[in-house]
Amino acid sequence: MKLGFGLYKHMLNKEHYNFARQCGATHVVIHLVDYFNQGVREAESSQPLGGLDGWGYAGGTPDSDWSLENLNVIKKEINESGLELEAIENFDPAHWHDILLDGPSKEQQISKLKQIITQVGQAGIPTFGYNFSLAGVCGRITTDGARGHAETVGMDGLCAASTAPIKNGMVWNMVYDQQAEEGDLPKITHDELWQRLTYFLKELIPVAEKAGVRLAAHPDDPPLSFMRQQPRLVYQPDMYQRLLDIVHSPSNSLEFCLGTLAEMSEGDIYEICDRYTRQNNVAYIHFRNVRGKVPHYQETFIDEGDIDMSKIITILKKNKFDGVLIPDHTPQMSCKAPWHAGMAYAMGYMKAQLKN
Ligand SMILES: [Mn+2]
Repeated sequence: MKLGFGLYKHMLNKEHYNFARQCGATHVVIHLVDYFNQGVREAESSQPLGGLDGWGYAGGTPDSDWSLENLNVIKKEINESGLELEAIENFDPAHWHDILLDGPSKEQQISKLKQIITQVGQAGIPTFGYNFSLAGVCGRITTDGARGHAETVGMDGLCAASTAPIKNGMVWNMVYDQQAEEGDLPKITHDELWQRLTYFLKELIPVAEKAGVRLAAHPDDPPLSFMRQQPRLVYQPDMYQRLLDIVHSPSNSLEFCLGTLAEMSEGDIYEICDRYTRQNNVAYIHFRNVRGKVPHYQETFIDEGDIDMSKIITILKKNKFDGVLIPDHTPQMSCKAPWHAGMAYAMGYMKAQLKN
């Protein structure tokens, strides 16, 4: 098993590569999507809540940043800092809004995703994480409920940010069309959403296989059957199996988020972890902890939630899991660098766990 670190787009620089290395990481998972383009930048190093107007405008990352040339440059800088580039996390809604929404540009956009995945393979990046979701991460509140009154996120029942409809021109917490007609996204069924995913996987998995890339699915966070009046895809542990059964391939894999899985109302987190790692479906792991289940839960420090993380490590070792673990996110610690302190704390804990 390998210790990794997740870095957002504005953190792709020497300072943060060194910080990751100092925390003991050997691998990094990076984001290229500029989630807060023209939005509120203060949320950048904290966790965005996903208000009704979204985080920012899609497409803020220029296409040239997704080019093979630029991927090679980023990888080289990361390698020069003593790290390996394990994965890119998330497509830009600008590149796939009509795949999520079954819109008129669907075929053009799937070609674009095929090109991106091919280039990711050419750059020698083994994994691409995605979250096939209309509402995205939303409906959460901030509290001081982690240990020592640390600021954290969670749900305390449903609120407007979880039940209000999604406006036209928006998907996945971002605005992709500023000129969209007034009104809300039409309502669809769970089956329609699964049909959209089926199209995406059947088109993209063969390309990913050829490119030597594993596509890795994140579950819905928070895992409820509907959010913002739209159905969600993977909100119970068994739904991961339904996704895997659409196309059987090593390239159809999971971005296994322990926190989100533990928030689900069904299932036993240890059995779930055992099952999917035994089947070799897990590309990499979001190694974080929570207390409670939807719609009443909160994210916690890694050693204070409901999950016994050392028990998870024992299961991963038993199944010879050889992938990357990243902390995903943590509560903010009370100091001048709340994000850095929270991440460093989780990393130290994880490094010690991996040594045992
Ligand atoms: Mn996650």
